[in-house]
Amino acid sequence: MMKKLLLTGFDPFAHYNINPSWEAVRALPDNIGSFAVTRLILPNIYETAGRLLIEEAERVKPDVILMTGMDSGSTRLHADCVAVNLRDALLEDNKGLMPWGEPVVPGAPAAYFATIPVHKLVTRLQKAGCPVHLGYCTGGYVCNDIFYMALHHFSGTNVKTGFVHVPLLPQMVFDENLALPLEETTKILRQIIETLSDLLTEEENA
Ligand code: PCA
Repeated sequence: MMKKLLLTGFDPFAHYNINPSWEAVRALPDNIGSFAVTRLILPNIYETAGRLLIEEAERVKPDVILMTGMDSGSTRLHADCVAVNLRDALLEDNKGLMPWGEPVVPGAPAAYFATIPVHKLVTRLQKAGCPVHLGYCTGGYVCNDIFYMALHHFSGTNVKTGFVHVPLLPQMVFDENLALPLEETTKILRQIIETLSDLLTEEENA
């Protein structure tokens, strides 16, 4: 049976004029595995991005929400397993906000785990030779913000929520060894989504 996937990427921020997360999302087809894909680009702004994501999710009613963002500190794709209730900016967001030591949602739990089967996903991808790793920390910036807001909002529902961080593109770095070409990132992101589709279908039929 077809499922709905809401797939998001971010607009550029800081001194960059491109964000590989949105470029990869944009390059993917409309149907992947059992998913019909709805795409959404989000602004790198605390609170606003999460609010726009939740509004679109309420409209689309997806089975799965997969968010993506870029991580300048890695040459690999990471499937993140946890979001924390913390806003800690090391640089301004696209509105000039720079929160420090503030909660995403006051009084809410300290953290939420991803609700897609992230451990099974990484194990299966690695067995297939696909270089995807588990991410244990999404930081305190806007990626963590939307991940936490989505997990909090859809907590206790059937909506499965996950986050994938992607590396920078070669043209964004001085040393090309610290980046991954867009074709590679897009191919691996597609494999992640196909494998997720397989895992969810298997879970349904179990
Ligand atoms: N990466 C940032 C926010 C937007 C993006 O692409 C992050 O990792 O928080």
